[in-house]
Amino acid sequence: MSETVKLELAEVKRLSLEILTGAGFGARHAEAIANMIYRCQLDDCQSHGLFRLIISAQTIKAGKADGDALPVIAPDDGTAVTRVDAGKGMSLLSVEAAMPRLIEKTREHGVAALAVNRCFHFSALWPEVEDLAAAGLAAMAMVPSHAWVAPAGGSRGTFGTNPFAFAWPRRAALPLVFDFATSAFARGEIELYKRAGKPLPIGVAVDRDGNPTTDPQAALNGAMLTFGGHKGSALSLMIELLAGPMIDDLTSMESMAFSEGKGGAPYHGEILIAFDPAKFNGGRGVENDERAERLFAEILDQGARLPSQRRYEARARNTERGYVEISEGLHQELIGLLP
Ligand code: NDP
Ligand code: PYC
Repeated sequence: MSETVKLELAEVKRLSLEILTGAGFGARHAEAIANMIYRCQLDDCQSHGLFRLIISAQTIKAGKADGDALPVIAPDDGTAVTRVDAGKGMSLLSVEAAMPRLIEKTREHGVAALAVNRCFHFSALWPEVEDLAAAGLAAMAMVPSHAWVAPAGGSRGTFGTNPFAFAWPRRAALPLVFDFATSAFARGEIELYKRAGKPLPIGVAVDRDGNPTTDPQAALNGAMLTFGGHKGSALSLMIELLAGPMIDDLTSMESMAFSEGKGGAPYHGEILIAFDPAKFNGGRGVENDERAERLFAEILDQGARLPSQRRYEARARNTERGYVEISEGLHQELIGLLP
């Protein structure tokens, strides 16, 4: 077990802002990225918390991202679709800027979508769908990434790690949320295994020659695998299509080609889709919500847990004690990124 360091919550924010502004992000992007990193670290999402400051800094260094780009929301065309052009900035400021329009459009139409175009993207999706659920909406979010993942039956990186997130609003509890890569492991998770010197489980990746591997570096050099064989592969393909060609943006293969091996976060689009239950539930919101709660109770009654339960427990624990824990190695690396 590697040594860990305790970081006070205010220090998580301060360290993030200092590294991000030092790397070249303008104040608004730095704030949006630091907020996302804070939320992930508070929930003990190690693969997409403070660890992601490294790739954020690399993204500016690679020379293709604009650390000051301001989101441009397309004029309202009266439909349920909102588009926002990130202008080669990180995605988060654009999502933040367009979220009020997405909520308003969802309440108006019952279903609405937000397409974010031309963004660099490094982050977890759950905070975005959790925010939509906090506004009383059910929501989904999807993004491609880089072509690291082989389709079922194939051996070459074609799909991204393509996360899919879903949130369901609850009256008397925090929203039910899940958010997972459609690859067996997120790339960030493999990177953490490599740093910790731990072997991967079998079924996560194949090496350059297409042989199963448990070596994280061989996995990073070879091809990752989808979860659930052909089922995860089909979901990953769907995400490529909905968050790529459908919204006039890049697939994971195209994003990888765009990066020219220079490193940093993938560059592509993102789609969020939101539903207003009040427009679907026939005026029986309370009864239908109770039915959803009975489903959750049945899951818990069997000793199983709900997705997001671990995160919410971590959030409560870390908020109460006022600090988070990260590995000593990561802490040293972050100190090295300070200007
Ligand atoms: P995990 O495997 O850690 O978790 C997947 C989901 O399943 C979580 O919602 C988790 O809830 C839930 N879960 C886990 N175990 C159980 C269980 N036993 N019972 C019920 N639910 C469970 O996710 P990944 O490693 O695949 O992804 C981590 C993050 O990486 C995601 O937030 C994702 O958005 C991000 N990512 C981002 C990418 C990008 O391109 N931007 C690409 C790939 C991943 P809980 O959180 O409570 O444990
Ligand atoms: O962990 O797979 C990943 C990932 C890709 C882009 C951001 N995170």
